[in-house]
Amino acid sequence: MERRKFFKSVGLMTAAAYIGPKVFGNNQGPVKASVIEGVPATEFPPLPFAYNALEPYIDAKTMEIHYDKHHRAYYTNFMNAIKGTALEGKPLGEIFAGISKQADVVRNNGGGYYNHLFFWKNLGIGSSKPSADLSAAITKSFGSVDKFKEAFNTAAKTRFGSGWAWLYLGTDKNLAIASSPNQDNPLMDISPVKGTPLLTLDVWEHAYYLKYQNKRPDYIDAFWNVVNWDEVNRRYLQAGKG
Ligand code: MN3
Repeated sequence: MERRKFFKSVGLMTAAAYIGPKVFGNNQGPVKASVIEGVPATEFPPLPFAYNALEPYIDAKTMEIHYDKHHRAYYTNFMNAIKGTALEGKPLGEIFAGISKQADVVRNNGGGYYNHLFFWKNLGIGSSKPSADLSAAITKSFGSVDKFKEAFNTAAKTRFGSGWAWLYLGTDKNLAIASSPNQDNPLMDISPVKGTPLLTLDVWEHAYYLKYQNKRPDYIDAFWNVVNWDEVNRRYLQAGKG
């Protein structure tokens, strides 16, 4: 199936996972409500593509285990952790903005739920590319799109242990790259880097070990073949608009 059409059709299924306007309070700085996935869906959100859709870059078995075991476990554990508490029904962005006050089980599983949801959406096979606006911003911040990829790759390769690499719009309105440990992300108040996430890459071993074993750099190189730039462009546009 043509990727664009495919994503359009699955977009309907995942619409419930997106937010309404009631996402952030008034004092959350530059993080825009429109790019934060909202209140956790009452059912585990579907993967927006088939397990084998990203072959050969990400293999079907890895996708199946990653989505159906790892991601589902984060979701289930997070929902169980917030059930019956003041956090139940709260938007994720609001929870992350005060995550330093929460137990590790909320931080780790809430982050794991959100980061994977985000990651699936920025993956796909197709001919998408950075928009003119995003390309210009990337060139301004990193020198060129190639240099941006190099810097992102370095962040992903050098994250010690488990974590994520991010492209995000920082509080100074410039694009920036960082990595986060475990299931943290730039929306969390405990994060040393804060901003609106635009693109992410999971560098936990469970994301690549079946196919790439210890060769994390090969997995990172392959990732660029399956970036859904349409989604990154959408997030960038919405981050700018607020
Ligand atoms: Mn993962």
